[in-house]
Amino acid sequence: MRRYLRMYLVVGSVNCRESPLRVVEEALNGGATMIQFREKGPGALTGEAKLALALELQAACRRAGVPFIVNDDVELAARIGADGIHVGQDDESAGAVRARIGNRILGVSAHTVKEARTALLHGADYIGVGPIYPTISKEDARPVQGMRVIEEMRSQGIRLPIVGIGGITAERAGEVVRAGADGVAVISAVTQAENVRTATAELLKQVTEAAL
Ligand code: TZP
Ligand code: MG
Repeated sequence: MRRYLRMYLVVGSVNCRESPLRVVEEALNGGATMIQFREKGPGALTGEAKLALALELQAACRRAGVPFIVNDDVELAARIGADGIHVGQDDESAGAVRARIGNRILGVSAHTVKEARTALLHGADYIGVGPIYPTISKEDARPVQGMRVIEEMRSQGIRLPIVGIGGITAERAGEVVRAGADGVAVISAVTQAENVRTATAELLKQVTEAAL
């Protein structure tokens, strides 16, 4: 699991300046280790259009041999046979999702040591922790946490795989990993980059070097 978290791209059509398929393909070429389809926010696709895009992105991930995770939408994940699902604290309970998805990957957002412990009890495979830095990509983001929450989780004995999220750039990726994360999850650092492939490769390099 930990290696999939190194350079985890979270992406939806709303985040992309060009076609989402092209963004995902270029990120995969740059070494993205996992992809999350998060189709949210103003103008997000729904229904058949959302399903069609999910299938397109999933196919690209399959070609690259990279896990494809669906945010929130357990129905969609089940329908397309996604590799996993990611849920937040305000979504369907992680325990209920685990019961529905069998041994597929289950990611849970956690903001405190307590939420991390509960996620573990509910069978999470990894937790997403953040926002580490201010983000422009999530309207209802919680207050910025900084890296202390990751350090605190590790010092309190949380050994679950952790991915940091929120405002992470290549310059900041190393310190997130040194704080105890296994990798970084990003939206804008990759989707808004001039060159998606090289931006992804640079983030992966920073994470890998910090993990040595
Ligand atoms: N959850 C916490 S912050 C965030 C999500 C989905 C958005 C991360 O996007 P960016 O552009 O990498 O800050
Ligand atoms: Mg959610």
